[in-house]
Amino acid sequence: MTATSNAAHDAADLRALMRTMLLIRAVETAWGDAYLNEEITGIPPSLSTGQEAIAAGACAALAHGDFVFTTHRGQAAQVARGLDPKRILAELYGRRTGYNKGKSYHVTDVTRGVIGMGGIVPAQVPVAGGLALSQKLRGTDRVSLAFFGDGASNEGAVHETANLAAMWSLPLILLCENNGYCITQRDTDAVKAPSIASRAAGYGLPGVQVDGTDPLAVQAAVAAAVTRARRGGGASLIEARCERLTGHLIHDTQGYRSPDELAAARLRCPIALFEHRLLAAGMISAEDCAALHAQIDAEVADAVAWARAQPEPAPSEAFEDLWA
Ligand SMILES: Cc1ncc(C[n+]2csc(CCOP(=O)(O)OP(=O)(O)O)c2C)c(N)n1
Ligand SMILES: [Mg+2]
Repeated sequence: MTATSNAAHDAADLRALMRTMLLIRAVETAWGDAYLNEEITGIPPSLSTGQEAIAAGACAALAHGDFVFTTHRGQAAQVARGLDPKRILAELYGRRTGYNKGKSYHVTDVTRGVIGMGGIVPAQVPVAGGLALSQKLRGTDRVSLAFFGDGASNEGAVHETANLAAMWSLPLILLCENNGYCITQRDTDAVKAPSIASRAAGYGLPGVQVDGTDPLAVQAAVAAAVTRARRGGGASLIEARCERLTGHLIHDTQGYRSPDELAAARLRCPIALFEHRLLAAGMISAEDCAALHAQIDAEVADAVAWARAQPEPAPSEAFEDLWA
């Protein structure tokens, strides 16, 4: 796996990555709390706790015009792409001023290249391939990045997209968030290959495995793939290994994992690791760090209050914005 140093990054960049990860955690915690308090209903939240470094690092390597395709665990990428936490939370609260007018928690904002997500694993991957093809045919240098999971990596749609992306040299980044589980199934019980990244050779693509708890490692791998894609060098596969620190959905207490396994996983919390690293390197002070935490907590508390106060969509709006 790729290791990275802090040396090439200035303090502002490192602080920005830290801020993004904290904001993802805080927004998702607020969402989880709202669900557990029965303020919101529907499908239980699927949180990215433990996976924040992947969205933060990947989105830091993209430019404004690029596209990201998210999964059912997609709030992290929305935050990392700079969407407004107020409107993300309004959507999660089912409010009219949410990004999807309160009608789907699969948040979409085309103005920021967040093409949204759906419940079908991994339906976003071939669509990302299609958008990459359209950008290539239009002659732009815009890159599409598709997030997907280790479970999704076994689906035919991923293999087909990877093969076509290689054949047609598409500006596509296939970013597998390997959190070790597909609901309750361990990745090692589902993937015979030595790694998901190693499958890239079979497609004729470059493939790299990175430490998905390290935002700098993810950023570096995605930046290399972006550079290759913009130069016409085609698609890449990146496998970012991380831990899923909450269950598949919020009420899943992960009884199928041993206490030792869970304790080891908790030691790989990307936020704690990065914070420790920046403090140890003198890139951030303890006071600055505490101030950042307080700032994020206040921002998300405000966003929750705003979301709660927003109106719900009217029943008459249910059939607006449908495309079939
Ligand atoms: C086509 C399809 N099959 C099964 C499911 C049920 N399902 C929802 S999430 C999920 C797990 C996917 O695992 P992974 O790709 O590793 O992503 P993670 O949940 O770990 O982020 C499954 C099987 C689905 N939504 N769509
Ligand atoms: Mg998984």
